[in-house]
Amino acid sequence: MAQQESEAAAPTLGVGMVGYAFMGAAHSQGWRNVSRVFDLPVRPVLAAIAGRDPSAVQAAADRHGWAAAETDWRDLIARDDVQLVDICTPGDSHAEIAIAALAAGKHVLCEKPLANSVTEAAAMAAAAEAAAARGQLAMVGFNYRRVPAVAYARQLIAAGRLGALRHLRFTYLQDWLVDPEFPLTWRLRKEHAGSGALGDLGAHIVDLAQYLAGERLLGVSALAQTFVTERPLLEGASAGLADGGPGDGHRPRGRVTVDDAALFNGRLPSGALASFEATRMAAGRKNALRFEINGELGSLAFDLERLNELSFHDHTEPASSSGFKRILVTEADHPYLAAWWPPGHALGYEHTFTHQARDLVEALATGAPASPSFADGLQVQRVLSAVEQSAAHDAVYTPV
Ligand code: SOE
Repeated sequence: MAQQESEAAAPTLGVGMVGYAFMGAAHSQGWRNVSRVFDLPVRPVLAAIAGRDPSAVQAAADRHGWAAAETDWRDLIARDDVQLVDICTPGDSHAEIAIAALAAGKHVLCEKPLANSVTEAAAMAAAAEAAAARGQLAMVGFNYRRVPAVAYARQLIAAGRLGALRHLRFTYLQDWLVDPEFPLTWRLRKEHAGSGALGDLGAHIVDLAQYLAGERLLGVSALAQTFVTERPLLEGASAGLADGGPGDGHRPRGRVTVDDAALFNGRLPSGALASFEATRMAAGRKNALRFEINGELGSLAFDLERLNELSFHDHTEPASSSGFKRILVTEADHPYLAAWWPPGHALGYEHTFTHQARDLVEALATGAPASPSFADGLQVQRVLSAVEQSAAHDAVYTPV
């Protein structure tokens, strides 16, 4: 952290971001707003952003409020005014950038999934562990932990309100790949994305299930499917989800090399059973990350498309009057919310990135370990890899 005199008196943290598409825009918003909403011991400053295309990265810098633009991430890492590197690129570059940034003495925030393989993720976790001994922090961007209703669900479970957990049921459903003419963006190519719905969406729900339960999956059994195996090749670079526009049916096609959907089950050390479904082919579902957790004393249910609400059933109440009740998670004593608006004035998707920036800065200032750490990201990567191995065997028993 640079001890600089500023109008806000707090010391500053120079942030450098690599990547400026969807996630870059979302993270930029978090960094820009965080010290305006939360009282922080350290004030993040948007020092520089990096991307390969000079005019596009300059436009992103201007739009999102970054003081400078670089066309090589190595130059970004080398800057004296950058103390933290935020990696918002496709998964194939995470390991190289993160390891270089940690070696250069920078703190790192890296988008999920941590990497495209267990080998890469393990190298990143080892670099993070060595860097932690030098006082550096490395965090993975599992932003849905920072939805107030999700953080509140964690508090309820940790306080024992559900008792022993029995079932964890997680789905993450989107529909932006239903159209077979949707182009072959980087998210559909294994060499760039590592996997499909599994790494993109499954990584979030694996992390959330383990975070909420406070324990890690012992093993999984899985099925995966690619429904549309060829898609129109992109014209030009791919940035957002739909860049390149739909094909016209005549564009040359390329092979989709990742899953469209993944389905898996697992067991937790406590004996609880967990089920997961990740797909980008669920027509009508835009961003439906949903969970229901059933315990011996009660249940919780959540839907990201209604993210200010948490449903809670307290099974210790008389059966005649018990049932799921809808808690509007907008009270000042709910996680993160004291800093925001009066009760009932709801938050959205973007605020998870402000909360992520806040938690990271707090950890830096207090010396608390990063959470989720690169070690946590590695463990999620191991689960994703186990899912892929199980799905490759397609071990489905035929009814006889
Ligand atoms: C696209 O499926 C995507 O942007 C994911 O990559 C994000 O991680 C998720 O939060 C929203 O959907």
